[in-house]
Amino acid sequence: MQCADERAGIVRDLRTGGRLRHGRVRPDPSEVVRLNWQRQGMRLAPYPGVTRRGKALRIEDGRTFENPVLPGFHPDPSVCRVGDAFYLVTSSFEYFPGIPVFTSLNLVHWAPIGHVLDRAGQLDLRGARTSGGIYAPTIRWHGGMFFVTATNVSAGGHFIVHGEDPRGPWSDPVWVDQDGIDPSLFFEGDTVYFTSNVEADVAGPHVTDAEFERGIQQCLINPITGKRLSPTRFIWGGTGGKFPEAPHLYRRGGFYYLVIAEGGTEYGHFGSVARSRSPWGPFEPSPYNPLLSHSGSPNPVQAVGHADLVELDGDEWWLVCLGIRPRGNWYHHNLGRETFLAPVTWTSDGWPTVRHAQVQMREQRPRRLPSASPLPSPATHHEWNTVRTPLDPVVFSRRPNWLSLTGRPATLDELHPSFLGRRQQHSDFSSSAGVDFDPQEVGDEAGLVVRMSESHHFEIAVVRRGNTRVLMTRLRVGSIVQETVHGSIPDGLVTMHIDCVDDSYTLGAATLDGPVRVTGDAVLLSSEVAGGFTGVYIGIYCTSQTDGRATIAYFRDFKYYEMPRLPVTEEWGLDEPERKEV
Ligand code: 6LW
Repeated sequence: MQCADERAGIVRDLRTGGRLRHGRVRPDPSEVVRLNWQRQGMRLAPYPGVTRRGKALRIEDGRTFENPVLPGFHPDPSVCRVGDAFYLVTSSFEYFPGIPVFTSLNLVHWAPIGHVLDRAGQLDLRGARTSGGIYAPTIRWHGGMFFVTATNVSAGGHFIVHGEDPRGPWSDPVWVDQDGIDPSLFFEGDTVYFTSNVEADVAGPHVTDAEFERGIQQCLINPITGKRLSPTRFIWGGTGGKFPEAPHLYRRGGFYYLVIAEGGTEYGHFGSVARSRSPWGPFEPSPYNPLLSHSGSPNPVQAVGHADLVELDGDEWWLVCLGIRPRGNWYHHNLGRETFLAPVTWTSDGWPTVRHAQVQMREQRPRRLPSASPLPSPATHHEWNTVRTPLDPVVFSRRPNWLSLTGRPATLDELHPSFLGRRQQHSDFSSSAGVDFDPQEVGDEAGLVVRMSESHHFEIAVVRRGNTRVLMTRLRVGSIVQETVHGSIPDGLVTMHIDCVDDSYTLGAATLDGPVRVTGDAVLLSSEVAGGFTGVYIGIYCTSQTDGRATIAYFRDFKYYEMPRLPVTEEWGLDEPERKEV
């Protein structure tokens, strides 16, 4: 009953779009292009767990939930609680806008409400390498203000932004003079601790110098100005795993707890914890470590780590962390690192633990939740990203009910293509869009793309060969490119689709010579093949080599759906034909 009431509450509040309790609602910043896709005739699947109308999508029995709570590329989650609501941010790397923000009343269903870095002036990703840009944010709330700290590894290093409303606007960044990655903030009265790892440079001394202290460092900080208020001190080296990182400091009772990640973000990833009577240490490692580790286990979730804890009422604690769901005999995953939720239990001698140090696919729901207050409306569609550079602000204004992309000379192999995409959040999905494009020259192309990175992407596009518009497909896997020109296509709108079923992407459209279907193995776009920290996107793009003249592609009716799997029929049982007595 409690769950039904709670869900009804979410439905009601998402429909009415209640105001946030914390902070004022402000107009959008001028540089932001808000993508109201419904108004533009574009449709898409909402974030799993929350329908557009706020209805819970998953079949739940009211007591359990399914992980991941944020499927698809949502790594390095950080969470904070403000009264009745929870707020969560994740890494965004080279995608713009940066650092998506989600809110939830139950830690299970998360609604996207905006981005922290949604103005070009806040986020410079020009020239950022693949999987460069924004690493590992932390979100905290203190004294009526939200703070987010993160690192732009491609320009500027650590920064802090603040804002009264998590939907924005957030302040311009202030920069922090401390090396490393994974900054975190811990507020205690007027004192603010700024904690990060040491020296992230892969060629830096932490790799080359055996004596170099790898681990976690900390200083005091003014979070509004970014000025360090104390020297930076090394505080803990972890338990011996490589890359001690992702520190977060908490207080419970008379102890300060330092939770970190170790082992690298791949299959050896794990979490550990230490405590001290002082925020400066010395830190004593937990006798129950690791806090989290799936290394070598048959758990369908792997590579868990990078946890952030949050306290509910009645000393009930939970953590969010990242993990992956590898597929196949030879592990691969395309959805990137996802956000998982797990209960934290305190031992009688005061250590946080996770049952068997493992995140389960199905878990009991949080019990002691704050009483529900309105959630903000998820009406605008925050799922969409460009690569590195903001979207041209006129995308919606050229033709009513269409979205237009102006072709850039940069191809999908390059850093600044004209691209707009959303995350692949399901292993099996179907996506499609109508494309109206009149390519002028060889090099002009517009269509749909499934993109892992500059070097790994599959696309289907309208191109010109001689006097005719033809369909082209291209599978790019590292240095191997398979480009095929198919039949010519009729004038006007071309509907294209990209689907993924059973680890195979299919690119398709109709030509005058019949339907085209080209498949590419999903493993070829996986993190294990492509490398990097992100996950696959599905998007639209337009390339134009035409010098000095804008070539514009028009798109409508973009759709993305999870592909429902047909029920598997067992070898015997219900579907066995009934034996008739003759
Ligand atoms: C992040 C680090 C990590 O900064 O991966 O898994 C890095 N952990 O903490 C990039 O997401």
